[in-house]
Amino acid sequence: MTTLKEYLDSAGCEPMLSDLIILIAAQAAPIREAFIDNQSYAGTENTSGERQAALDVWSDEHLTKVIEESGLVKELASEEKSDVVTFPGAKGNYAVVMDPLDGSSLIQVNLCVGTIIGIYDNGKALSRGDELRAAMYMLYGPMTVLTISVGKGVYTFAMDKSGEYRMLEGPVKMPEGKIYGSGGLNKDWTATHREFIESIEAEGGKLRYSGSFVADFHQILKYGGIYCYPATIDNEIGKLRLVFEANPIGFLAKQAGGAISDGKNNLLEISPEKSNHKTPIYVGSEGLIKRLESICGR
Ligand code: AHM
Ligand code: MG
Repeated sequence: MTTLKEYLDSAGCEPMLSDLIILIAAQAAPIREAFIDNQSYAGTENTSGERQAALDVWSDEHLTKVIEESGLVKELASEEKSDVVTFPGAKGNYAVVMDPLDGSSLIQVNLCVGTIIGIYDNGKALSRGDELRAAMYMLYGPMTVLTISVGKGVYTFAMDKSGEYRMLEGPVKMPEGKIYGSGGLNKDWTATHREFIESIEAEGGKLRYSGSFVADFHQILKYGGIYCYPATIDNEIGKLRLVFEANPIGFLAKQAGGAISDGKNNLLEISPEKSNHKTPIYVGSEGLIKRLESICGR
């Protein structure tokens, strides 16, 4: 089976990018190891005012150290940091954006969570999603799975017991499908969001929502459908973040033939105003995103 390194070489990645991707992907092993000693909450809050799990903090510190020591990265933006961090001595011109542990509320119940990563080659962490050079996530499920795009389609890999990633599937094409999930309390949904969800339910849509964006997206990548964290009547900016969550996942969705939107705009075309810029998110099959935008645009 094709290894991650063999795939990156065949996809024409420059050696420094390939090294950075392989280095970050390899951190899935120590992060997985750290679950057992980091099951509690840390007693602190992140910049979005959310409780930090001990594993959020551990993964953030671990990845930051590895990324800084690589000497390849000039800027780093993380969901767990208030500002972009700069590494002035770096020889490479990459910028990394990351959600070190997405789906943190599921750590203590042993459900699937993951690490989301975006890589820019312009040295600027606060860039548009369509400027990403590469995006990937590592999923800590029954297998450790890496889903990656370097702008040439989407490929999935599983880590074997020696720590080598071996290709599972690719190029992955997201089908039109009927799986849907939505964050936000039902009582707070807007009329347009409700109309959209009801249109999917009327066609026999199946509800799948776990509390882990990255895991829910992985299912939609395979079967088709839509993940939503909408604007609600009491919160028009939604919960999730453009830089670390929407953009890397949106890049992967687009590369698989899907799309990402806030209901009106392609999120990949929005310039982030700040590191923890929040946005409503709809990501999934292209036909459902078109339907959503036609409902919201009326
Ligand atoms: P996190 O990055 O701190 O884990 O927060 C993001 C998570 C998403 O993974 C998930 O889809 C959403 O928050 C769940 O929120 P809610 O519990 O409000 O449905
Ligand atoms: Mg997250």
